[in-house]
Amino acid sequence: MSGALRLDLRSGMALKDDAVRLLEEIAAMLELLGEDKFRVNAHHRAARSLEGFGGDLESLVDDPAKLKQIPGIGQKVADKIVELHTTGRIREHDELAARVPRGLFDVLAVPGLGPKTVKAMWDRLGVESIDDLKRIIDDGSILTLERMGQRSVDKIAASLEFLQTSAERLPLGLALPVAERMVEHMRAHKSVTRAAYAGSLRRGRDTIGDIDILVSATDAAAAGEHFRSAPGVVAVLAAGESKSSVRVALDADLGRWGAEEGRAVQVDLRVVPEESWGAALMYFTGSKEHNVRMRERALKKAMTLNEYGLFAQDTDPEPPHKRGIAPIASRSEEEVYAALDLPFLPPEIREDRDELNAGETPRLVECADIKAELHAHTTESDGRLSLDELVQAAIDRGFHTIAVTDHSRSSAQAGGLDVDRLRAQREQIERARETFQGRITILHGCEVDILADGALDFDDDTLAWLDLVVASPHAALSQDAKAATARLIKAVSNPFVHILGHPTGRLIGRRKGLEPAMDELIAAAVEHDTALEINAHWLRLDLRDTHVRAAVDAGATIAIDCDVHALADFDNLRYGISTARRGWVKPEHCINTWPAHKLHTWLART
Ligand code: DGT
Ligand code: CA
Ligand code: CA
Ligand code: ZN
Repeated sequence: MSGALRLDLRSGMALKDDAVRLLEEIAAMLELLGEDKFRVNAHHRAARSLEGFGGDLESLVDDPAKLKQIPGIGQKVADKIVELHTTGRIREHDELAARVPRGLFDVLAVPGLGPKTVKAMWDRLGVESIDDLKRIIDDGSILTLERMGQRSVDKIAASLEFLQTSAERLPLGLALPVAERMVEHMRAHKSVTRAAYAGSLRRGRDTIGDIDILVSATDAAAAGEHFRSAPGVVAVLAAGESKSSVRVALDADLGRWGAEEGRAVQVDLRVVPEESWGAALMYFTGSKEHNVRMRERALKKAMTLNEYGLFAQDTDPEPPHKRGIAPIASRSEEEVYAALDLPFLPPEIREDRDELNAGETPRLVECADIKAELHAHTTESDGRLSLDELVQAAIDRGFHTIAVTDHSRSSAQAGGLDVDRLRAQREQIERARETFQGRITILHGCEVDILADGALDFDDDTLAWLDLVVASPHAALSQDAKAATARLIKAVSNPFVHILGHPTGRLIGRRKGLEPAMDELIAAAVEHDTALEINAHWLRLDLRDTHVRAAVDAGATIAIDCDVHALADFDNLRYGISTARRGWVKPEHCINTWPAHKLHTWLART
């Protein structure tokens, strides 16, 4: 990954995180190489102790004597931390890494596999990668290892599968642009009369298994051919009359987060008859669970529903569309819902979460409703936009309010501001207010770190002096659920906090983040009238959809923010909106949609 995002994510505890990881790796490599147990344990212990260390490592590193006061850190490890800080690496780590195949770390990361077992696999069976591990499972040679029975092997196989399926699901923000380009490509073909994406993507899920494209065409074969020769197609997996599957490489532009480079996504095409477009779109949008409920409902009304339409039920085993029977409804989704006495249900809520009882089409929040960005960084911390550029960008989007919320001091890697710099920033804000007078309201806020124990990075006087406070967790994101719950409840209970930013700190497909007791956190947020953020970055989407729904049901207030670090981040809004809609957020639930006076009154309540 590169750029602003990395800085944001690394903020604060980067040295500690790096040190913990490298020390753990040294311990693992020593063990894999069969080195002295004492050295292995010393590194393990140091890593674990460092992980739990709540202080500011950066400030200790100039004085190794102080480092050694952290329990479990001896002279040698202290030297390594200093070496890491000054040179960015640990020589011993480099030397060991030259002797241990990198792929063994992937093997070690499989839940249930410890260094001892992995060492045996490496020594006896030549395992150096996940592929090798699969091989020894498939050919049964894994069973020749000591203490390795069929039950353990089954467990390892299950873990492997979980890792791979969760890694293979693509973040929404990488899949959607591919799908949009594919739809454009299909529309450009002369025989195509309709084209749309369906599936989980249309439902706005945070991750996508594969992309489903639906078209109707006067010449299905030609449309399929056109699909399979789309730009970016790297493999054709299936080529049928009305059904094709390909793999499409992710655009290098999208791969600006380096790790995504070289990835591809499966895209399925279905060519459907124009007259059954609505029924087909509904069917292939899913979810499967929603479809099941819809079919049940049809059956209760003596009808059958399939991808060709809604038909009157009869006893003929041959499907009705094959017998030339005209459907009751099929042309549009609206028609099909109406024929089943249902209002149109937006794709985002078709998840069998009681949507069939909605009564009417819920008026869910839309991009156009958003009138304020309340979480944005400037060059003062880790943003790329100057204050004036940020304000202009917000004006260009038609917003009535922009909040400047640079990081606080604990996010040292992100250039977090201490109290003095924060106070000095007010002058800049005042100048910008003059420059942009009458065009937008500029709020002076801050994204204040929630420390591991729930304390905030600034005292109450400082927080009270600000127009808006976003409190967010950035470090200690692997603490246990109980500690996380207490930590976040403490933050939302602070009367000066307006918004809890990216509440769990999860990174989709990369980091689980905090797992607080959501009902308790939501209850505290409601009690203290603190808004819960849906961070719109497609790697975050935090809160996630199910938690948003729980929050809305409990009467919580929601903020949808782009956490702007660069101009393009404003465009992530649609991902945040998808997540909000999946949580049944209506405009009135979301402070970013409120008229200026209502929002400003709410912010000024303390
Ligand atoms: P994904 O791709 O894993 O993110 O999730 P979806 O929902 O896109 O699932 P996918 O691609 O397997 O299928 C697309 C839609 O097609 C799905 O949402 C509902 C429909 N569909 C596919 N297979 C079945 C099925 O066996 N039964 C029913 N009722 N619907 C299906
Ligand atoms: Ca799909
Ligand atoms: Ca599919
Ligand atoms: Zn931020």
